[in-house]
Amino acid sequence: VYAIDVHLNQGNIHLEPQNEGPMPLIKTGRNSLNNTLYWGTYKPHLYFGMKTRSKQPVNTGLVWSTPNVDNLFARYLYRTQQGRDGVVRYEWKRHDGKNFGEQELVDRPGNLLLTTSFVKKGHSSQPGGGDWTVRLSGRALNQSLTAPYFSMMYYIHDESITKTSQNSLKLDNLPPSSASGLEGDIHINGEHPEIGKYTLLFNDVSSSVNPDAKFLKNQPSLSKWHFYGKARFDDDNWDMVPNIFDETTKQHVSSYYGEWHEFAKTSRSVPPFVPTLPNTINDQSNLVVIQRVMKVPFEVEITFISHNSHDQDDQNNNNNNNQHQQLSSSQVSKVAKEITGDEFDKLFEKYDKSFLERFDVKFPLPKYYKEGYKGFSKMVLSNLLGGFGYWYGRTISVHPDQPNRSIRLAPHALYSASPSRPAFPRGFLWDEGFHQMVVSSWDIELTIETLAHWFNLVDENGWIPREQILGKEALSMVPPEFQVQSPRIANPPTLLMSINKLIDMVDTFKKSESPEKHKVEIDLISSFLEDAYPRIVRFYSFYWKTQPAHIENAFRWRGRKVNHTLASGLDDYPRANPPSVSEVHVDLSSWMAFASKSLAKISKFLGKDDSHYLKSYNDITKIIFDLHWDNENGVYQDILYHNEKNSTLTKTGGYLNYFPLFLGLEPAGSSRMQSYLNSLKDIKGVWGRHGIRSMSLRDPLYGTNENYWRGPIWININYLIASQLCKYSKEHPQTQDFAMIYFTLRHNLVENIYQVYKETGFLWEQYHGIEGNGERNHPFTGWTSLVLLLLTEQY
Ligand code: 6A9
Repeated sequence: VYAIDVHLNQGNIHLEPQNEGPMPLIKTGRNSLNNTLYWGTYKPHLYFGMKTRSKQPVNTGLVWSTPNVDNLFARYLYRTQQGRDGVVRYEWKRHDGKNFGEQELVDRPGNLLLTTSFVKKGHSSQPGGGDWTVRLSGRALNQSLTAPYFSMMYYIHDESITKTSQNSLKLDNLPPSSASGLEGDIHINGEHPEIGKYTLLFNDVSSSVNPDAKFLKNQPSLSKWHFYGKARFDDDNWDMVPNIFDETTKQHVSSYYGEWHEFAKTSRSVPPFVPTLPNTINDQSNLVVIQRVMKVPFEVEITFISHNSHDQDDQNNNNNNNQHQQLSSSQVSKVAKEITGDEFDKLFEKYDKSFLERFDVKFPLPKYYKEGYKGFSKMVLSNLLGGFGYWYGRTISVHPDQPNRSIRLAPHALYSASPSRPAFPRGFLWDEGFHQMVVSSWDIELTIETLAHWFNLVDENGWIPREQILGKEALSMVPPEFQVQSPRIANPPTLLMSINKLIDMVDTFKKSESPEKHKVEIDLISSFLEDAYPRIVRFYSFYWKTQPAHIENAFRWRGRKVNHTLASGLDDYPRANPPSVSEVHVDLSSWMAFASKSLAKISKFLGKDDSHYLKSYNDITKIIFDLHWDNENGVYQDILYHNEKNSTLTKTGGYLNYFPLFLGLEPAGSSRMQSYLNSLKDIKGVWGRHGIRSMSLRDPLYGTNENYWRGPIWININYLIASQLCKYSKEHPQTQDFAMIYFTLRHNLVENIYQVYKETGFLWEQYHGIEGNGERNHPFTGWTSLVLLLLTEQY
């Protein structure tokens, strides 16, 4: 198999970089987005954290346990999972991608309903991203069970502090003897090259949330703050959190076991000992954790103040180089009041109001949907936006000439959405094109910022690694066999879909009553495309260079294995067996026809020559129509092309058959269309009650092997089918099948995804081909969020 792979991968690929002209980086951070987006929930795999978009970020995040209801204090929660830790539900109720968010988590064994909300302030105008406050509030899930204590640990880890740097994190007003903890407000001060001086502030909570007297009798220090500061510069330990617990807390916890045993001898109740941090801080600390044990109902606020955002005294000081701004501790407390308590509420309400108003404009639900759908829709958008991350690091790549060696590429930054917070919290190339279809309906600034980052990943050959595993933290979540990307392996060019959509938006703006109202958007899109064009062209040329088939104007995925074509995105969907260099893949050829049409559209939009791309479109589609059509089944197939007189179809029943349809290549009035549509609505074929399934029930391989793309319903593909049928139905109202299939398919998808959400609380990676139940990873708010565009019929 390996020999075949190597052979197949080599094919007739030439990877010497060709001199195709300069390819400057695309500008990121247009419209002050570097400020607006500086802080965010950019580690989607965490239950909650705030991090900066920097090479050496400031990270802050939550770790909690519920010691009095959880035996042995063993659960420290911070990393999203899929139920194994007892957090049976978690979702963003609101998240606008820029200003604020509110997330709800259900920790069932902890009997805790936890809400994590945040607001940002002053961020659009401030380099360094202004200020923010996080509010954590909790109550008992079930009032009749033991009310939980919430042992909150909130950390700050500043990666700009290195072994040689002078600065470190400092706790303000540290009394000489703090062994039993601290009282009042807590201030942690630091300094970061992009922010200047800053303070992370914990608001005093003692009046409301301390454990009760009985509890405090055993452990009086629980009514105080506990802390732990550490200098941790070991590059290999990217994940500070287990680190804290492994090295310190666990030792500390074990020191309780003696007392625990003593206690257990005399009492039958759960031992009321809570492990607390050791109240020590290192001079060189780049990591500080603050702990507080609170009884429900509690509310605690943690505020980040960027000193530069606040002019100390004064107007006459405005030529002051902001790097030197420093507030006194009482000034910090004062400005913190402007973003905590009632002021937090006011700010939250303001953002929430504009979120809701904007939502109704951007995603207007048809009237016949009941209230539940509205909440559902907002949840969908919020979780897509709450799944954005920011990564920095080097892709591990196969050495271009020595397939057995790997190299690390130059470091890159990526700002992107991600498919699934617990399972795939990183960027995936073809997923992102789908994500941005939804995001662009919400906020084109976010889409342009994301696309700018993705196209900046394009290398000399036009290659973008399919999976973006940037930085040690991301790498640690991927098994070694999946870590290495190959410069010969492609993935569908869906990013072009979202670019087409931006161009369509400009057309709509220009045709609207008052185009001048949209000047900012039109300019933004135009200048971005102007900038991105050389990289888009290079990206397109990559497929021509590296994925040609044995026949001109046709294509073959590289990197095939017997049962896998990961490049195609349809991983285990069956192909020719054994793999062969004679294959011509109908999905890739269809993507390339689509890409050619897209390049023509972009070129035309920018006033450049599009004829070359239009010709390619015609050449590629001609081959698809002539050689890939399976007359017996009325669908398209892969082929094995031996020579002009001899090519054979590789027959399967499933998604592969429909690429020319759902990429809009098949002319609506073609002689093939009727049999094509008949096959699509065959209830023993791919047509299921809950969506189009990836393989036909008639195919002997249905449901076999991994059954990943061999039966289940995938929402990205269903979105493509629905959107194309909708377009066809408008252009050809006389063909009733278009409208009928569109209408029914859309209904089936929306109802099922909604019902499964009601039942399980999640969007899922895929849905069962017959029963419709959610399957595999969840929450999966990547391309399954396309349900929002189905609901609002935006194609
Ligand atoms: C495995 C396992 C903790 C598979 O949504 C991302 C991709 C899609 O692009 C692709 O079409 N998913 C689909 O077939 C998930 C891919 C995950 C691969 C990495 C590492 C780590 O488990």
